[in-house]
Amino acid sequence: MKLTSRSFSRAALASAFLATTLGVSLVLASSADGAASTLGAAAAQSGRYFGTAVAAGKLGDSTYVNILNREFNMVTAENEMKWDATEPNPGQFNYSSGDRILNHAVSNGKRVRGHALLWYQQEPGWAQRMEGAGLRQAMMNHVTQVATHYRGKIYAWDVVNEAFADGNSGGRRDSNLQRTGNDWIEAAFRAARAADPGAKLCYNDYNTDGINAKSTGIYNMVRDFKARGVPIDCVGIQSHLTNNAPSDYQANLQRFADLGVDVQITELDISGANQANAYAAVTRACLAVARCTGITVWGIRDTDSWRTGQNPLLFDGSGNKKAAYNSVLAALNAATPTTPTTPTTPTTPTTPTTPTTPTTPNPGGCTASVSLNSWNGGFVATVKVTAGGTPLTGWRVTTPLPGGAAVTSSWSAGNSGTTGNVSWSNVSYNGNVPAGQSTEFGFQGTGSAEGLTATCSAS
Ligand code: G2I
Repeated sequence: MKLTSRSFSRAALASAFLATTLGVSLVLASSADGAASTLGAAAAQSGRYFGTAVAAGKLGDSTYVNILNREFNMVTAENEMKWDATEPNPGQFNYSSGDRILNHAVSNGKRVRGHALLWYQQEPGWAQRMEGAGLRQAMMNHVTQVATHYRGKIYAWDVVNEAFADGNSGGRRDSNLQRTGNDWIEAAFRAARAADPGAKLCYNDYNTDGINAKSTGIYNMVRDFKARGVPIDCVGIQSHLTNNAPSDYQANLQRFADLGVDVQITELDISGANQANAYAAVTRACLAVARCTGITVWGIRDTDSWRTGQNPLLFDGSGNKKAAYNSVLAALNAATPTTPTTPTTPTTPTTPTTPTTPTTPNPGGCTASVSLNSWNGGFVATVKVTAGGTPLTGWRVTTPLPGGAAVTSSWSAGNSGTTGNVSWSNVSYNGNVPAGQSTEFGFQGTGSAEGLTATCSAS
């Protein structure tokens, strides 16, 4: 049978989709000499991805979409999965634009980086006006809800974005998020892992391209997280560059990789006269680091860039390939790249150990109520814990499961046991509940939990 170009592209798309589903990378575009002719296919030769930031509002622009579909195999929502977009009012979620981008990516065989669960910028106005325990609860709820909505669909989440200060301090940036307590970053990573155990969880920042005080502050945090078992899988080096990457760019990627995390170049754009060389140098640096798993540029055409007038991207305003494009493609094709190490399946969160010291009972106590969403053979239980007349500093809930029911996953609480008299205790970020206020945790299970009750005690 003679394949028309349309039926070929449909067949190619179908097999690309199948290959993606199976986790196999497929090189669709390659020339007679074996060199790949698109960024995504060239990166896939070494098991890496090449991605771009995408704006939902441009998905009707055919020049934009043609380049997107042809060149890239990873997509980041430029703004649509941020807090102000996804939770415009407290507890009221809107995923319409984020879903448009995700659906476009998935239906074209591309994967998605999630960006970003918590960032001090682009907080919705209501969160900007919050502080302290109330904000902490809102932050964790946000992480849980958004990561749950996209569960199983995201390759890697930027769980926390830009939390470190510029300059020489090497410390955290002040923000209302930071003022909720220094442990906010690890609390966010734990909540994200519980909500989507399959996504890689990244810390993402800028001005971290070389070895400097800021990147070293982050390096120390990642080392500490790895030592204490805080679930972190990757570090995003944004790479908004001018003229050149720093000379120790590759060494910086490597030192993070040596901590046992993946590194990803997450928002690459480069202005200046040396653009094509600098793009090639960044590409070669990633290829030389086994755990550098991919590169994302922050937009498609120069006119799509947030850096107005600086022309820092790979395509000009008309969608033509620039010299920088050719140098990246050549670098991807030229290298004998180090194959990235097989991605490790993120470990499921460990059950917090039960405290051995006797706890002082809180006279104010607490109550718990369950709301159950059941289907034939399974259920999701959401448990609301409400403090009595005095604030809680910790809580414990028991949920006697009927015979045949078993917990398979949970979020925002640690459990002891998965069948029968399962007991739950708060995690680090939701033990403090002001008098009369509530926090929620949840779990998923198999079997029937019809009639489930929950009993709360302060700890
Ligand atoms: O600032 C560059 C990037 C730095 N790292 C984190 C990224 O998330 C960040 O992306 C940019 C987007 O490219 C811009 O498109 O983040 C900006 C917000 O800080 C985005 O700009 C905003 C404008 O400030 C808003 O006025 C506009 O409503 O984009 C919004 C949506 O178009």
